Amino acid sequence: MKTFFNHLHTLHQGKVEMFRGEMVPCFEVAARTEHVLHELQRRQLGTVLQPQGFDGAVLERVHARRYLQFLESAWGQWVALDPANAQRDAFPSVWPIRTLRSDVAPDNFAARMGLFSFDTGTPLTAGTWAAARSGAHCALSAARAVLDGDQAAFALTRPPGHHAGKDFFGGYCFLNNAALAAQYLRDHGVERVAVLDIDYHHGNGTQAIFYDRADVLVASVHGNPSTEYPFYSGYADDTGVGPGLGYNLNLPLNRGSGFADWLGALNVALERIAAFGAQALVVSMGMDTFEGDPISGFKLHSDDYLRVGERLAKVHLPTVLVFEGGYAVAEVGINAANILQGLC
Ligand code: SP5
Ligand code: ZN
Repeated sequence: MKTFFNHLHTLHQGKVEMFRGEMVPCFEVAARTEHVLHELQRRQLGTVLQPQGFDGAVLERVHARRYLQFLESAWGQWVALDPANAQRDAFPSVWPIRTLRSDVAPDNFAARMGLFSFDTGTPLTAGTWAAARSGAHCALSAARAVLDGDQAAFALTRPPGHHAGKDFFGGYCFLNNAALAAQYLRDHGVERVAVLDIDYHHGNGTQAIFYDRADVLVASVHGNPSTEYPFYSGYADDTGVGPGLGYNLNLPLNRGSGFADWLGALNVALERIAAFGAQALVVSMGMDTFEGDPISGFKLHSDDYLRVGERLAKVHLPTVLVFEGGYAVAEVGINAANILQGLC
């Protein structure tokens, strides 16, 4: 299996994120993808490639132009406020919540940060745009490989993507790599695409991007948002809207759930994907369902990920896998490689 590795991922290295009123070291660190890469190479699980280049317009198939322009220029604006900002990650501090206007884009930088984001956990750094864009190209390259006949391809990238919406960042995510891959498949002749999201956290960005559409089914197994991030999305009654009604399936599980319950939910998701008649599958491959994950609450063991890969193989669909969360840094390589090995 081809792995498209984001060789620019180290350009994005947040220092801190806000947690309970304190700035704490980031969980989403560069070592995560390095561990996965190392484990794939150790097991000789396929070829590691750099992403192809893509025209800028391909990002606009999912993201708003004004949001992309903001991301590209944000670091320069942040440092222009104060040269000392070059040493600090940029964070939002004010948001256009209900009754405030989100249709205008103020000139003020802090106001724009808030307009285009939804949490204080997602530092924007000097290299964020370059890293995120290269990561999107990894996902698009994996989609291209599948269109060209590969049974599966893996985008090994960070920052992750599934919390990013059409015009907002959050949850460590800036560009929605899985959504870009799914849209790319649609734009190149695949009529029905399914996105399966198995990250611990609900992929609110992916859900929102495809919420009113019947051509891309989004199915997700994740922590119950009543207690788990991102809290405001991922409920069982988020089922889609307009023509998309019935084409969004959320399978929330309570914190503390183990593999038996999780696999039961995965089977429900895959049955829905089969009934939909998907012609290709995009997997948001979060590894934060692991029992040792420092910010999550499921109890999957390393061996369980072999079974996950074997189950995905039985779907018999061309599959693009996109790396998402997973913060147990020492084990994330083993766990991710187990899925790919099970799939092969
Ligand atoms: C892609 C992805 O997995 N994003 C997850 C974003 C989660 N952000 C909120 C993190 C809350 C941190 N809680 C720390 C608990 C420490 N005991
Ligand atoms: Zn996650």
